[in-house]
Formats: sequence, C-alpha cells, structure tokens
Amino acid sequence: MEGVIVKGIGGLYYVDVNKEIYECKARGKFRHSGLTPMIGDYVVIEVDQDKTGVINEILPRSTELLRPVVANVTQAFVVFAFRQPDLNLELLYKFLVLCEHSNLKAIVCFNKMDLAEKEHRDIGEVLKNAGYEVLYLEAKNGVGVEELRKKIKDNISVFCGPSGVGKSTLLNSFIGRERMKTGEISEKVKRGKHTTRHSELMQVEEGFLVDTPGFSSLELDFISKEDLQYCFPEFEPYRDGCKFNNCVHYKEPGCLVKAAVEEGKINETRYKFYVKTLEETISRGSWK
Ligand SMILES: Nc1nc2c(ncn2[C@@H]2O[C@H](COP(=O)(O)OP(=O)(O)OP(=O)(O)O)[C@@H](O)[C@H]2O)c(=O)[nH]1
Ligand SMILES: [Mg+2]
Ligand SMILES: [Zn+2]
Repeated sequence: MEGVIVKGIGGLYYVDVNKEIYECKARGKFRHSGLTPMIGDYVVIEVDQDKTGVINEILPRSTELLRPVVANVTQAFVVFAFRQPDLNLELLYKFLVLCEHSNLKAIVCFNKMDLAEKEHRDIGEVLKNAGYEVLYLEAKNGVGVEELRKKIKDNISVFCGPSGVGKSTLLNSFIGRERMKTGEISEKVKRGKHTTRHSELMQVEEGFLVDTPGFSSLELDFISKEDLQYCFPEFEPYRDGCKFNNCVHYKEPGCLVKAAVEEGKINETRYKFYVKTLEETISRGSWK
C-alpha cells in the first residue's frame, strides 16, 4: 500500500493511507543507507492484520524542508502581521527567498489586519508586483480564512513566519471542527510554540497542513552568489538581457535588472535587500 507519513515519534511512523492510519517501523536498510523517513514522505508499506506495519520504500522527494523537517511540501503560507508583532520586512523577504530556494510556492498572508493601518497595504502591493499572491486576514475574526482554505486541497502546506503572528490560530480554524468530532484535539497544536517538537501533518480539505514555531531570524548562508538572483521572481523578465551572461546584477555595466530598478519597474527596497544579501554572501567567500 502507498501512503504518506503524517507523524513520527521515537522511531515509529504513522502512515495515512486514504485516511486510515497505520503505525509503521522503518526497514533496517534505511538506517544503513543513511536515509531517514521524514513526515511528508510518500512511502510503500506492508501491513499486518492489526494495522501495524513496515515501511518498505520511500518514494523520491520533490522538496525537503529542514526547519521543520518535512518532505514534499508544495507551498508555504508565509504569515506576518503589521502590528503585534511589528512587521519585520527584512525577515519577510528572507522567508520568501527561502521559499524560492526550496522550490515552494509562497502565499503571503498578512494577518491581524484589524490592527493594521491603510498604508500598510502598500507593502502588499510591492509583493504583488513582484509576483506573489497576497492575502489579508483576521484569523481571530475568521476574515479571509475561507480564501486561504481553498488553497489547501492537493497540497502539503506549511505555515511559517515569526512568533505571535497567528499561525496556530489559522491552523486551528481549519482543523478545529474535524478534530472536535473525533475528540482528539491536539494539545501540541494548541500550545503554539511547542508544536514543532514532533511536527505533524494534519489532513484538511484533501490536503495536509504543517504548523511551525515562529522564527525570529533566518540565515540564508547556504545560497550561493550565483543562485541568489533566482530567488527574486521579479528579476526574471530582465536578467537574460544583461550584457554579461554571468551578471549578478550588482556592479556590472549593462545590467537590465539595475535599469529596471532605476525605471521603477523593480521595487528599490527589494533590490536593496537583494544587494545586501548578495554582499553578505560575497563577504563569506567563494567556497560556499
Ligand atoms: N488582533 C488579532 N489577534 C490575533 C489574530 N489572529 C490571532 N491573534 C492572536 O495572536 C496571538 C498569537 O497567535 P498564535 O496563533 O499563537 O501565533 P503563532 O504565530 O502560532 O505564534 P508561535 O506559535 O509563537 O510562532 C493569540 O493571542 C491570538 O489570539 C487576528 O486576526 N487579530
Ligand atoms: Mg504557533
Ligand atoms: Zn544584470
């Protein structure tokens, strides 16, 4: 049978096969080959009558997220607030770079709009112009939640963003009803910050959701100088026209990306963030 690992605790993996859960061990061969099953893995299992079984095969992963450790995530709900906590724009941009680098579709979710001011939406506009989908939400009041719900189907989606922005509130608004029914409300989810100890895939609307704890900082030091530009989707229409084909859109002459910044086609703050990140990469040296 084929299923997806929804939870892993102490060497046991819980595999969902059409909404039935099987408790499985991993074959020893995985340990020897250094391949560890991750939640999100699509696996082939062999089961006994009592619904326990073994994982025989791990199917190739489309993506591998490391914080939290989840395989095959297809999209990220990047949740931020403008107030409580105040928006850390640089951190938001870093999350978006990480999503691009990890091959995840990012959906920017500005939550707590009940506390935001009108001008704050200008930041959302910048991101829309860069090619991102942007949603405005009030998780506490259920505003915008239905729109987000529509995006769950057929995806493994991860909620990420800083602490206190409302990730768990959003997730709970999706799982609440279904969990209530079976009387197994996850305390781990409710405790917010402590969710991650054992991450879990939660099935909602024919898709899976994963909560994560809030991050207050993010290092992008694993992205090379050459790769960084590909994490900025708004550079795409221009980069092939640069004078040098190895242009990183920094100090090179004949750079169409820089020209687009000067013409106001690419947002200057976004470009400045790119340059700052690039300079950090360069100063770390070329061995990375
Ligand atoms: N004003 C307002 N408060 C909200 C909204 N959504 C959630 N909150 C509150 O924000 C607080 C933090 O929410 P959580 O869902 O725990 O935040 P989190 O992102 O999961 O935080 P961590 O687990 O620490 O990363 C809670 O007190 C929520 O009730 C909203 O739309 N407006
Ligand atoms: Mg939380
Ligand atoms: Zn260039």
